Amino acid sequence: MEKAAIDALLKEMQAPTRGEPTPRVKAIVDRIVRDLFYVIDEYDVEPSEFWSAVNYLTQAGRNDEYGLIAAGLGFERFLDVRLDAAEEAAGLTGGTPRTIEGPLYVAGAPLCKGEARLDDGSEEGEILIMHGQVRDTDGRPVAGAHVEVWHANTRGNYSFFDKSQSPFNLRRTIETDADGRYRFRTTMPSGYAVPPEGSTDTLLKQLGRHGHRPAHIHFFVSAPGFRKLTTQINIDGDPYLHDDFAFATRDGLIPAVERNQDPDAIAEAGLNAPFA
Ligand code: MBD
Ligand code: FE
Repeated sequence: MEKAAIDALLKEMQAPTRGEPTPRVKAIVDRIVRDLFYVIDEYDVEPSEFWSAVNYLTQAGRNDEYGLIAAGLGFERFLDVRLDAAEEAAGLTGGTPRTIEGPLYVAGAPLCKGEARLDDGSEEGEILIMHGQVRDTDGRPVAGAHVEVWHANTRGNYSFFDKSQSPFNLRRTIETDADGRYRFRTTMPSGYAVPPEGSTDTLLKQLGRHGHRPAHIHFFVSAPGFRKLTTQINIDGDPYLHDDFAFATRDGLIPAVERNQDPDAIAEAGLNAPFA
């Protein structure tokens, strides 16, 4: 069809009306519908293909996989790129890079002061100890900041989404001490993979892609008067480190991992209590 004919049809379909539209919603929906009309036309989409797409979306919703699909198609990464660009333009540079939140955060994790143990002790795994300091962009420590941490277990699964784990396993909020410092002990996570044969997996396969992420740990860092940072670290050496289906690996977010066989080092680091 001629684009002009499609546009004329869309114009006809502006009526009938009822009341005042919400301008932003209307503008965006009109644009999406127009672009999809063009796609249907250009690719000669058959009615059966169209309805199979509708059914796919229905099932993806039932499976709670829209967040995963958004990550996999690069939408989350794109939103970050735009935030980075806006901050750059406003002269707000420096600090730890942001990267995507992902769809697996759960609010309400236990609040701990200064330090925490994240794992509930139910899994054998490599013990991981991480510590750091929250600083403002001038390098001054921020006391009382909230460092929210969440990550997967050794099988790459997250508590709440994986019902076999205890609630808030591998999820804590740590309040930085007077020097802006935090530290935690946990179990080394494995990389995440989208649910096999699920909606995201089905789509990615048809795109010739996999649904793996490297092992990683998520963070929100917030404090009154500061912008909130959403970020992650990736575990160096993971085969998917630079082949992440969600495009979240960034320079500056791959800290060196120091392997230590000495049990005294763990004892010295403290954090041996089952629940800190
Ligand atoms: C994850 O664990 C994740 O962090 C993202 C971004 C997408 C899917 C699973
Ligand atoms: Fe994740």
